[in-house]
Amino acid sequence: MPVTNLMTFNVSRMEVMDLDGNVDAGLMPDLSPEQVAELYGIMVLTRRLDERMLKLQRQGRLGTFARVLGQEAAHIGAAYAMREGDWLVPAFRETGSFIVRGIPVERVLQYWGGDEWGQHFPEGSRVLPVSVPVGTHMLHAVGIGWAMKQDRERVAVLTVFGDGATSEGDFHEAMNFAAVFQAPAVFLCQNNHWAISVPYGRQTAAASIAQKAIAYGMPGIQVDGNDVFAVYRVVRDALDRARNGEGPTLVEAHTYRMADHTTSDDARKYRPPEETAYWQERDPLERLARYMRRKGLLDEAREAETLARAEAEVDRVVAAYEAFPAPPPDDLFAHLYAEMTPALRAQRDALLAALGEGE
Ligand SMILES: Cc1ncc(C[n+]2csc(CCOP(=O)(O)OP(=O)(O)O)c2C)c(N)n1
Ligand SMILES: [Mg+2]
Repeated sequence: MPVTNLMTFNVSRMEVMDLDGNVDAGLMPDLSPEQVAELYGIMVLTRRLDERMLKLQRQGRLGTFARVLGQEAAHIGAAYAMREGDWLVPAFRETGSFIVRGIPVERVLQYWGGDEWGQHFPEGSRVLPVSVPVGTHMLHAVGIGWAMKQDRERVAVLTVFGDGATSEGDFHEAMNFAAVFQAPAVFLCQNNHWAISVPYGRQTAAASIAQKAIAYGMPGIQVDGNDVFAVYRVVRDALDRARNGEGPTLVEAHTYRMADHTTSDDARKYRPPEETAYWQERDPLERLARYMRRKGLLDEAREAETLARAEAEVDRVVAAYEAFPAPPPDDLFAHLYAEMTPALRAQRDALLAALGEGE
Protein backbone atom coordinates (compact mmCIF):
# COMPACT_ATOMS: atom_id res chain seq x y z
CA MET A 1 0.00 0.00 0.00
CA PRO A 2 1.50 3.32 -0.99
CA VAL A 3 1.90 6.15 1.42
CA THR A 4 0.16 9.13 -0.11
CA ASN A 5 0.23 12.75 0.84
CA LEU A 6 -2.95 13.31 2.82
CA MET A 7 -2.77 17.07 3.00
CA THR A 8 -0.28 19.91 2.77
CA PHE A 9 -0.73 23.13 4.66
CA ASN A 10 0.72 26.58 4.42
CA VAL A 11 0.74 29.20 7.13
CA SER A 12 1.05 32.81 5.99
CA ARG A 13 2.33 35.91 7.70
CA MET A 14 1.25 39.36 6.64
CA GLU A 15 3.21 42.61 6.87
CA VAL A 16 2.05 45.77 5.16
CA MET A 17 4.55 48.30 6.51
CA ASP A 18 8.31 47.94 6.93
CA LEU A 19 10.33 49.33 9.83
CA ASP A 20 10.88 52.64 8.02
CA GLY A 21 7.17 53.15 7.46
CA ASN A 22 7.10 52.19 3.75
CA VAL A 23 3.92 50.34 2.83
CA ASP A 24 3.07 47.73 0.23
CA ALA A 25 0.48 49.54 -1.87
CA GLY A 26 -1.18 46.28 -2.89
CA LEU A 27 -1.78 45.25 0.71
CA MET A 28 -2.45 48.65 2.26
CA PRO A 29 -6.00 48.78 3.64
CA ASP A 30 -8.34 51.48 2.51
CA LEU A 31 -7.98 54.00 5.34
CA SER A 32 -8.49 57.74 4.85
CA PRO A 33 -5.84 60.18 6.14
CA GLU A 34 -8.34 61.14 8.88
CA GLN A 35 -8.65 57.50 9.94
CA VAL A 36 -4.86 57.09 10.01
CA ALA A 37 -4.61 60.22 12.16
CA GLU A 38 -7.35 58.86 14.43
CA LEU A 39 -5.53 55.55 14.84
CA TYR A 40 -2.34 57.41 15.67
CA GLY A 41 -4.19 59.58 18.19
CA ILE A 42 -5.63 56.52 19.94
CA MET A 43 -2.23 54.82 20.03
CA VAL A 44 -0.63 57.94 21.54
CA LEU A 45 -3.44 58.28 24.08
CA THR A 46 -3.17 54.62 25.06
CA ARG A 47 0.57 54.91 25.59
CA ARG A 48 0.28 58.11 27.65
CA LEU A 49 -2.48 56.58 29.74
CA ASP A 50 -0.41 53.43 30.30
CA GLU A 51 2.50 55.60 31.52
CA ARG A 52 0.25 57.63 33.81
CA MET A 53 -1.34 54.48 35.20
CA LEU A 54 2.13 53.20 36.12
CA LYS A 55 2.80 56.43 38.04
CA LEU A 56 -0.56 56.18 39.80
CA GLN A 57 0.18 52.59 40.78
CA ARG A 58 3.61 53.54 42.13
CA GLN A 59 2.00 56.32 44.16
CA GLY A 60 -0.53 53.91 45.65
CA ARG A 61 -3.43 55.50 43.74
CA LEU A 62 -4.11 52.46 41.50
CA GLY A 63 -3.83 48.71 42.06
CA THR A 64 -1.84 46.15 40.12
CA PHE A 65 -2.53 46.32 36.40
CA ALA A 66 -1.23 44.92 33.11
CA ARG A 67 0.57 47.46 30.93
CA VAL A 68 0.04 47.44 27.16
CA LEU A 69 3.30 49.15 26.14
CA GLY A 70 4.48 47.84 22.74
CA GLN A 71 1.20 46.10 21.93
CA GLU A 72 -0.75 49.16 20.81
CA ALA A 73 -0.87 48.26 17.10
CA ALA A 74 -2.15 44.76 17.81
CA HIS A 75 -5.10 45.46 20.05
CA ILE A 76 -5.96 48.92 18.72
CA GLY A 77 -5.69 47.98 15.04
CA ALA A 78 -7.91 44.95 15.67
CA ALA A 79 -10.61 46.85 17.55
CA TYR A 80 -10.54 49.57 14.89
CA ALA A 81 -11.50 46.93 12.33
CA MET A 82 -14.75 46.16 14.17
CA ARG A 83 -18.14 47.42 13.05
CA GLU A 84 -21.14 48.64 14.99
CA GLY A 85 -22.94 45.71 16.58
CA ASP A 86 -19.81 43.54 16.82
CA TRP A 87 -18.84 42.18 20.23
CA LEU A 88 -15.47 42.56 21.94
CA VAL A 89 -14.47 39.88 24.44
CA PRO A 90 -11.11 40.97 25.86
CA ALA A 91 -8.53 39.53 28.25
CA PHE A 92 -6.65 42.03 30.44
CA ARG A 93 -4.08 43.70 28.14
CA GLU A 94 -6.39 45.64 25.83
CA THR A 95 -6.72 49.16 27.26
CA GLY A 96 -6.62 50.64 23.75
CA SER A 97 -9.38 48.33 22.48
CA PHE A 98 -11.70 49.72 25.15
CA ILE A 99 -10.90 53.24 24.00
CA VAL A 100 -11.63 52.34 20.36
CA ARG A 101 -14.98 50.81 21.31
CA GLY A 102 -16.02 53.93 23.23
CA ILE A 103 -15.88 52.53 26.75
CA PRO A 104 -15.32 55.36 29.27
CA VAL A 105 -11.78 54.30 30.06
CA GLU A 106 -11.97 55.74 33.59
CA ARG A 107 -14.10 52.65 34.29
CA VAL A 108 -11.13 50.46 33.41
CA LEU A 109 -8.99 52.41 35.89
CA GLN A 110 -11.75 52.00 38.47
CA TYR A 111 -11.54 48.24 37.98
CA TRP A 112 -7.74 48.20 38.32
CA GLY A 113 -8.25 50.45 41.33
CA GLY A 114 -10.02 47.53 43.00
CA ASP A 115 -13.65 48.47 42.41
CA GLU A 116 -15.65 45.90 40.44
CA TRP A 117 -18.11 48.62 39.42
CA GLY A 118 -15.43 49.52 36.91
CA GLN A 119 -16.57 46.46 34.96
CA HIS A 120 -20.06 47.90 34.66
CA PHE A 121 -19.89 49.23 31.12
CA PRO A 122 -22.68 51.26 29.56
CA GLU A 123 -25.71 49.18 28.55
CA GLY A 124 -25.59 48.06 24.94
CA SER A 125 -21.84 48.56 24.54
CA ARG A 126 -21.28 44.94 23.51
CA VAL A 127 -17.93 44.90 25.26
CA LEU A 128 -17.33 42.29 27.94
CA PRO A 129 -15.33 43.19 31.04
CA VAL A 130 -11.63 42.61 31.65
CA SER A 131 -11.09 38.87 32.11
CA VAL A 132 -8.15 38.04 34.35
CA PRO A 133 -8.73 34.26 34.49
CA VAL A 134 -6.52 33.22 31.60
CA GLY A 135 -8.42 32.01 28.56
CA THR A 136 -11.84 31.41 30.09
CA HIS A 137 -13.46 34.22 28.11
CA MET A 138 -12.79 32.63 24.69
CA LEU A 139 -15.62 30.22 25.43
CA HIS A 140 -17.91 33.12 26.26
CA ALA A 141 -16.98 34.72 22.95
CA VAL A 142 -17.90 31.61 21.01
CA GLY A 143 -21.18 31.31 22.91
CA ILE A 144 -22.06 34.89 22.08
CA GLY A 145 -21.16 34.31 18.43
CA TRP A 146 -23.26 31.20 18.27
CA ALA A 147 -26.20 33.04 19.86
CA MET A 148 -25.85 35.86 17.35
CA LYS A 149 -25.93 33.31 14.58
CA GLN A 150 -29.11 31.73 15.98
CA ASP A 151 -30.67 35.19 16.17
CA ARG A 152 -29.62 35.84 12.57
CA GLU A 153 -27.79 39.01 13.54
CA ARG A 154 -25.07 39.73 11.03
CA VAL A 155 -22.41 40.61 13.55
CA ALA A 156 -19.06 39.15 14.60
CA VAL A 157 -17.25 38.62 17.88
CA LEU A 158 -13.61 39.53 18.41
CA THR A 159 -11.91 37.82 21.32
CA VAL A 160 -8.39 38.73 22.39
CA PHE A 161 -6.02 36.60 24.47
CA GLY A 162 -2.33 35.91 24.99
CA ASP A 163 0.10 33.22 23.87
CA GLY A 164 -0.10 31.70 27.36
CA ALA A 165 -3.86 31.31 27.01
CA THR A 166 -3.36 28.93 24.07
CA SER A 167 -2.08 26.33 26.54
CA GLU A 168 -5.39 26.33 28.39
CA GLY A 169 -7.98 23.67 27.56
CA ASP A 170 -10.53 26.45 27.13
CA PHE A 171 -8.72 27.69 24.02
CA HIS A 172 -8.96 24.29 22.34
CA GLU A 173 -12.59 23.81 23.30
CA ALA A 174 -13.48 27.26 22.05
CA MET A 175 -11.63 26.79 18.76
CA ASN A 176 -13.20 23.40 18.14
CA PHE A 177 -16.73 24.49 18.97
CA ALA A 178 -16.40 27.65 16.88
CA ALA A 179 -15.22 25.72 13.82
CA VAL A 180 -17.78 22.91 14.11
CA PHE A 181 -20.68 25.31 14.59
CA GLN A 182 -19.22 28.00 12.31
CA ALA A 183 -19.58 30.64 15.00
CA PRO A 184 -18.83 34.17 13.73
CA ALA A 185 -15.78 34.52 15.99
CA VAL A 186 -12.33 35.96 15.38
CA PHE A 187 -9.68 34.69 17.77
CA LEU A 188 -6.90 37.26 18.14
CA CYS A 189 -3.85 36.00 19.97
CA GLN A 190 -1.55 38.79 21.10
CA ASN A 191 1.59 36.67 21.02
CA ASN A 192 3.84 38.92 23.09
CA HIS A 193 6.33 36.07 23.57
CA TRP A 194 5.92 35.83 27.33
CA ALA A 195 3.37 34.52 29.81
CA ILE A 196 4.69 36.16 32.96
CA SER A 197 8.18 34.51 33.05
CA VAL A 198 7.39 31.62 30.68
CA PRO A 199 8.85 32.28 27.21
CA TYR A 200 7.12 31.29 23.98
CA GLY A 201 9.42 28.28 23.50
CA ARG A 202 8.24 26.79 26.81
CA GLN A 203 4.61 27.51 26.02
CA THR A 204 4.37 25.54 22.80
CA ALA A 205 6.56 23.43 20.55
CA ALA A 206 4.74 24.81 17.49
CA ALA A 207 6.57 27.28 15.27
CA SER A 208 3.55 29.58 15.26
CA ILE A 209 0.25 30.03 17.05
CA ALA A 210 -1.45 30.58 13.68
CA GLN A 211 -0.86 26.99 12.58
CA LYS A 212 -2.98 25.70 15.45
CA ALA A 213 -6.04 26.76 13.44
CA ILE A 214 -5.36 24.02 10.88
CA ALA A 215 -6.17 21.20 13.28
CA TYR A 216 -9.56 22.72 14.04
CA GLY A 217 -10.51 23.34 10.42
CA MET A 218 -10.39 27.11 10.31
CA PRO A 219 -8.07 29.60 8.63
CA GLY A 220 -5.09 30.77 10.67
CA ILE A 221 -2.73 33.60 9.82
CA GLN A 222 0.17 35.33 11.51
CA VAL A 223 0.39 39.07 11.22
CA ASP A 224 3.13 41.49 12.18
CA GLY A 225 1.49 42.69 15.37
CA ASN A 226 3.56 45.88 15.48
CA ASP A 227 2.23 46.92 12.07
CA VAL A 228 -1.13 48.55 12.66
CA PHE A 229 -2.10 48.40 8.98
CA ALA A 230 -1.46 44.67 8.71
CA VAL A 231 -3.41 43.94 11.90
CA TYR A 232 -6.30 46.11 10.76
CA ARG A 233 -6.43 44.47 7.36
CA VAL A 234 -6.24 40.87 8.54
CA VAL A 235 -8.76 41.33 11.36
CA ARG A 236 -11.15 43.31 9.16
CA ASP A 237 -11.14 40.52 6.55
CA ALA A 238 -11.65 37.88 9.24
CA LEU A 239 -14.55 39.83 10.79
CA ASP A 240 -16.11 40.26 7.34
CA ARG A 241 -15.90 36.51 6.74
CA ALA A 242 -17.44 35.82 10.13
CA ARG A 243 -20.34 38.20 9.46
CA ASN A 244 -20.88 36.60 6.04
CA GLY A 245 -21.37 33.19 7.62
CA GLU A 246 -17.96 31.89 6.55
CA GLY A 247 -16.91 30.87 10.06
CA PRO A 248 -14.14 31.65 12.53
CA THR A 249 -10.48 32.62 12.03
CA LEU A 250 -7.42 32.51 14.24
CA VAL A 251 -5.16 35.54 13.92
CA GLU A 252 -1.78 35.56 15.62
CA ALA A 253 -0.48 39.07 16.17
CA HIS A 254 3.27 38.67 16.54
CA THR A 255 4.24 41.36 19.03
CA TYR A 256 6.16 41.92 22.25
CA ARG A 257 5.41 42.84 25.83
CA MET A 258 7.82 45.76 26.35
CA ALA A 259 6.98 46.26 30.03
CA ASP A 260 6.87 43.92 33.01
CA HIS A 261 4.03 41.38 33.11
CA THR A 262 2.15 43.57 35.58
CA THR A 263 3.17 46.27 38.01
CA SER A 264 3.92 43.45 40.49
CA ASP A 265 6.58 41.89 38.26
CA ASP A 266 10.23 42.59 37.44
CA ALA A 267 11.03 41.17 33.99
CA ARG A 268 14.75 42.00 34.36
CA LYS A 269 14.98 38.89 36.50
CA TYR A 270 14.16 36.54 33.62
CA ARG A 271 14.70 38.09 30.22
CA PRO A 272 17.74 39.45 28.42
CA PRO A 273 17.95 43.18 27.61
CA GLU A 274 18.99 42.38 23.99
CA GLU A 275 15.57 40.93 23.38
CA THR A 276 13.80 44.08 24.49
CA ALA A 277 16.24 46.17 22.42
CA TYR A 278 15.38 44.12 19.30
CA TRP A 279 11.69 44.85 19.75
CA GLN A 280 12.30 48.49 20.64
CA GLU A 281 13.39 48.96 17.01
CA ARG A 282 9.99 47.62 15.96
CA ASP A 283 8.03 50.03 18.11
CA PRO A 284 4.52 50.16 16.61
CA LEU A 285 3.89 53.82 17.36
CA GLU A 286 7.18 55.05 15.96
CA ARG A 287 6.62 52.94 12.84
CA LEU A 288 3.22 54.49 12.19
CA ALA A 289 4.70 57.95 12.82
CA ARG A 290 7.39 57.27 10.19
CA TYR A 291 4.71 56.35 7.65
CA MET A 292 2.75 59.48 8.46
CA ARG A 293 5.81 61.74 8.18
CA ARG A 294 6.55 60.26 4.76
CA LYS A 295 2.99 60.92 3.65
CA GLY A 296 2.97 64.46 5.01
CA LEU A 297 0.38 63.51 7.63
CA LEU A 298 2.60 64.31 10.60
CA ASP A 299 4.98 67.14 11.38
CA GLU A 300 6.32 68.51 14.64
CA ALA A 301 3.33 70.74 15.19
CA ARG A 302 0.81 67.93 14.65
CA GLU A 303 2.82 65.60 16.84
CA ALA A 304 2.84 68.15 19.66
CA GLU A 305 -0.87 68.77 19.18
CA THR A 306 -1.68 65.02 19.34
CA LEU A 307 0.40 64.68 22.47
CA ALA A 308 -1.25 67.68 24.12
CA ARG A 309 -4.71 66.30 23.30
CA ALA A 310 -3.74 62.92 24.74
CA GLU A 311 -2.36 64.52 27.92
CA ALA A 312 -5.56 66.51 28.40
CA GLU A 313 -7.66 63.37 27.95
CA VAL A 314 -5.45 61.43 30.40
CA ASP A 315 -5.92 64.25 32.95
CA ARG A 316 -9.69 64.05 32.44
CA VAL A 317 -9.72 60.25 32.78
CA VAL A 318 -7.66 60.30 35.98
CA ALA A 319 -9.82 63.04 37.52
CA ALA A 320 -12.99 61.09 36.61
CA TYR A 321 -11.51 57.89 38.06
CA GLU A 322 -10.52 59.53 41.32
CA ALA A 323 -13.95 61.16 41.64
CA PHE A 324 -15.79 57.81 41.70
CA PRO A 325 -17.13 57.24 45.21
CA ALA A 326 -15.68 54.21 46.99
CA PRO A 327 -18.25 51.39 47.04
CA PRO A 328 -19.66 50.39 50.43
CA PRO A 329 -17.52 47.57 51.88
CA ASP A 330 -20.33 45.01 51.86
CA ASP A 331 -20.71 45.49 48.11
CA LEU A 332 -17.99 42.84 47.88
CA PHE A 333 -20.56 40.22 48.80
CA ALA A 334 -23.59 41.58 47.00
CA HIS A 335 -23.38 40.38 43.44
CA LEU A 336 -22.39 36.74 43.47
CA TYR A 337 -25.81 35.22 44.20
CA ALA A 338 -29.34 36.53 43.81
CA GLU A 339 -29.76 35.51 47.44
CA MET A 340 -26.69 35.56 49.61
CA THR A 341 -25.69 32.16 51.02
CA PRO A 342 -25.51 31.83 54.83
CA ALA A 343 -21.71 31.46 54.68
CA LEU A 344 -21.35 34.59 52.61
CA ARG A 345 -23.74 36.49 54.90
CA ALA A 346 -21.64 35.45 57.90
CA GLN A 347 -18.52 36.74 56.20
CA ARG A 348 -20.20 40.02 55.34
CA ASP A 349 -21.40 40.46 58.91
CA ALA A 350 -17.94 39.68 60.25
CA LEU A 351 -16.41 42.31 57.96
CA LEU A 352 -18.98 44.93 58.90
CA ALA A 353 -18.51 44.15 62.59
CA ALA A 354 -14.73 44.46 62.20
CA LEU A 355 -15.23 47.84 60.54
CA GLY A 356 -17.66 48.86 63.26
CA GLU A 357 -20.51 49.17 60.77
CA GLY A 358 -22.57 46.14 61.78
CA GLU A 359 -26.33 46.42 62.22
C1 LIG B 1 -6.59 30.38 34.85
C2 LIG B 1 -5.46 31.23 35.29
N1 LIG B 1 -4.27 30.66 35.53
C3 LIG B 1 -3.21 31.43 35.92
C4 LIG B 1 -3.37 32.78 36.07
C5 LIG B 1 -2.19 33.66 36.46
N2 LIG B 1 -1.76 34.41 35.26
C6 LIG B 1 -2.15 35.68 35.05
S1 LIG B 1 -1.60 36.27 33.59
C7 LIG B 1 -0.77 34.84 33.25
C8 LIG B 1 0.02 34.68 31.99
C9 LIG B 1 -0.79 34.97 30.78
O1 LIG B 1 0.03 34.95 29.65
P1 LIG B 1 -0.53 35.29 28.23
O2 LIG B 1 -1.78 34.53 27.99
O3 LIG B 1 0.57 35.13 27.26
O4 LIG B 1 -0.97 36.84 28.35
P2 LIG B 1 -0.03 38.10 28.61
O5 LIG B 1 0.02 38.28 30.10
O6 LIG B 1 1.31 37.82 28.04
O7 LIG B 1 -0.72 39.23 27.94
C10 LIG B 1 -0.96 33.91 34.27
C11 LIG B 1 -0.39 32.56 34.26
C12 LIG B 1 -4.64 33.33 35.80
N3 LIG B 1 -4.87 34.66 35.89
N4 LIG B 1 -5.67 32.55 35.40
MG1 LIG C 1 1.86 36.52 26.50
